[in-house]
Amino acid sequence: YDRDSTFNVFVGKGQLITGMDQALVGMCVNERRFMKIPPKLAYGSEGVSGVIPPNSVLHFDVLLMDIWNSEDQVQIHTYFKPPSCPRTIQVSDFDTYVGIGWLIPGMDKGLLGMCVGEKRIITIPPFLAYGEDGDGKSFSLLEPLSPTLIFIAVVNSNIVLLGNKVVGHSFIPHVCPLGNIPSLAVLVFDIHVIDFHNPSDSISITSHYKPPDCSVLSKRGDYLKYHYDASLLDGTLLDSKWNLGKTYNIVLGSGQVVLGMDMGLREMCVGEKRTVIIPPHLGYGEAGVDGEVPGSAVLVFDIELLELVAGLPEGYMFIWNGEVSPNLFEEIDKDGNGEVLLEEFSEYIHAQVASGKGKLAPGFDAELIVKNMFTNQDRNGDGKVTAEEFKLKDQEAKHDEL
Ligand SMILES: [Ca+2]
Ligand SMILES: [Ca+2]
Repeated sequence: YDRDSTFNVFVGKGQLITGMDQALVGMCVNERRFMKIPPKLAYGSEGVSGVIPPNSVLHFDVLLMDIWNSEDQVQIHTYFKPPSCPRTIQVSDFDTYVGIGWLIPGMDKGLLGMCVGEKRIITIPPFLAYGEDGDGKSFSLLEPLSPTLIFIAVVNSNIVLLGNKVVGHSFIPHVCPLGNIPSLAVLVFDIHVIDFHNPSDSISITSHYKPPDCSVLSKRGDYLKYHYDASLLDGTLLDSKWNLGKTYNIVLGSGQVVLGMDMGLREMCVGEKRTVIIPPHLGYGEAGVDGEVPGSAVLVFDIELLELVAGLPEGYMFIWNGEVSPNLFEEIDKDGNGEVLLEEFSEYIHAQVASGKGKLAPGFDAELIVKNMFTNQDRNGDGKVTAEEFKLKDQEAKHDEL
């Protein structure tokens, strides 16, 4: 006690006086015993010169801190298993961390076969944990310390020494060191698996409802309005565009949402309801979004597509629905002075859109598109488009909008 250290020894191997070898048998962790050992089971009639007089009866006050046996294996106690357990943790899950030496060996073993939502107590003997060296720097479930811990998303993972002293716990997304791990410590992990994934995972789409007419399917360039709920795999709600009564509006394929979401919204019809599960490498990655999405989270989106405005062919921001007028320049140049100003140009394009003769790419700022189109025609940048400039543009690529 005075040295603030533990006495570590094997029982029954002749490392202790006979009386102590006998007195320790049957103790459990945290048990305290007062022991009185007669001389014939201690140091006998000789004693220890200068320390223990001959024929001494020895009194010990012993608190058992920790106990393990070299034959111990990882002990697993599952105290909660969800009713549905469609997928369990396998070697190479969590971005190849399980089973390849990123975790302490005991944790590698203890996590196998767990499913999302499952809770376990995993007790790991020291030679499958931090061994004789312990860990004096900082504590994490992973070796080495890495934010990718969250691949197992171990919320509520309390790490307790067998003597019940909490030395660390981890919550998404941080690992909070509370103390050091002593040499030869048995560790007790209280694990709750929130999610896990494998780097080879893609998104998963489950369609729950399709309207009777589901023939018009979303594609790149379409403008979509949808509702969503975002949650973690264990059901924790992160964000709801349903509750807010707002829609989320994007142009599909334009990079306005994470890749997994973009993939999850393709080939969907208006009125359809889907659940899309997105692994972190197609979502918000290891970093997550501060205060909103935990690091390395597998996300579940419940989506309803409310509106779809068909986009233009790839690369186009404006198209004609029918034939283009042969006297286009003269029509745009309303006052007939041989120059088209932005105002004339904008008025003309909007009139075409309003009458259904032309179409602007949906989901973008119409004024910005028109301005860009005008700037493209105004080759010398003097703020006017001449018949000559217009013709030049016209002779160039067919790709151009006008
Ligand atoms: Ca003019
Ligand atoms: Ca010009």
